[in-house]
Amino acid sequence: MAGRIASLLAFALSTFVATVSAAECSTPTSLPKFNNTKLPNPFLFNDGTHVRTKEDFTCRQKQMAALIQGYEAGSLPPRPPVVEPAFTRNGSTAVLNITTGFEDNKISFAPTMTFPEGTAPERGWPLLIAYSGLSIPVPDGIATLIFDNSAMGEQNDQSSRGVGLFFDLFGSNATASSMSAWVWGVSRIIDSLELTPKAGINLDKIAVTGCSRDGKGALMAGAFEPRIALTIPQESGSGGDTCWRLSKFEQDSGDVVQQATEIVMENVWFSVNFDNFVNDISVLPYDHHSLAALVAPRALISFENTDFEWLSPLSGFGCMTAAHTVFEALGIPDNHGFVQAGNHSHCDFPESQNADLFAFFDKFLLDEKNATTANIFTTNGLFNGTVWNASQWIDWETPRLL
Ligand code: MCU
Repeated sequence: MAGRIASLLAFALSTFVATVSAAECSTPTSLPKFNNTKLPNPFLFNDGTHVRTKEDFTCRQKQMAALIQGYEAGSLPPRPPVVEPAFTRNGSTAVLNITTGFEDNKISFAPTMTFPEGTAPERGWPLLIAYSGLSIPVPDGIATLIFDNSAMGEQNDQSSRGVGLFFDLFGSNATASSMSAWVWGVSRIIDSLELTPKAGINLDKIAVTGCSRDGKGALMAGAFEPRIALTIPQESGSGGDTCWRLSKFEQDSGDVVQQATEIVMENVWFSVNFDNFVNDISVLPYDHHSLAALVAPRALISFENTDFEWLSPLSGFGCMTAAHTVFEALGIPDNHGFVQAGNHSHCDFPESQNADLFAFFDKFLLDEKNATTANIFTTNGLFNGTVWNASQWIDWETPRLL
């Protein structure tokens, strides 16, 4: 009875609370007057009004996605007219040869796939897309696909700007960063799998992973490609599951971490436009908790390593703590995990983290009924003496979105 009254009440409330219709959702790519030294509130629209419902939040996500592209990722082109896959399987391995682009300008790339033994489930195999190679263990029953992201958008150093297959198609002056080029490539892989039923992939059960620079990229893919069910960035550090503001704070506190001013000098993971903001990051109307918030309500678990100061350990923990409020507000805290430990080399996945990782695979890719991902949010707290104080950075109450 109480439950019925509560749901009637929720229904009544939701009919009175004004929601934002698709037509009203304005998505500018910049907010010139914005300035906030704290993490921007993900539950405020660009005009400062409150996000109250889940429907509001989908508009808010569109706003954050547009801002992230505007300030740091460059623009992500839509699906082009040509997507032509050719799938060749040989035993447990296969090649998915993808030709894509425009009638007069096409590129081709050919990810390799590995299939589990045995008969495929009725709806096909779940799939893990791994940037450049696998650096996490994969449970039985999941197919894997290796995506050569660096061929799609090079990432050697500054000279990689505008170089790679994506830029052969869209021009070396395209605003997209290498990470956006990779997202675009992942989307074409998924288009191709949709067009290739004989590949036998369950399109509702696709995960993405990558480590370090490729971990930054995996988070971007999960944020911008809604067909990804599970996102697993590994030791992504700055520019990944850390926040620009928090990394700067760590650096100002005396730690040697990577921050925005350095990252834009090192590589082409961000658009040229981002150079204009790295010295004054409080003008960014988002931070990377907002990037992680784009993954919701889909699942996200990120792994970090406190042995490497450069990865900005406080920033990773603080940033994902802020992102977690979004999953809480949507009533799905178990869809977001964070595991931060030490005592292992960079990108060397310690066995002690298998249970947490496998819980996410079990629940979100393998549909195991008994799988639970509750309370997988842990850190060893080794932040090189710098202190995380949530109220210094997070000035919002987490709403319960209707
Ligand atoms: C953690 O990712 C990067 C880092 O941002 C770079 O500064 C460093 O040079 O390379 C890391 C990486 O990708 O290592 C494989």
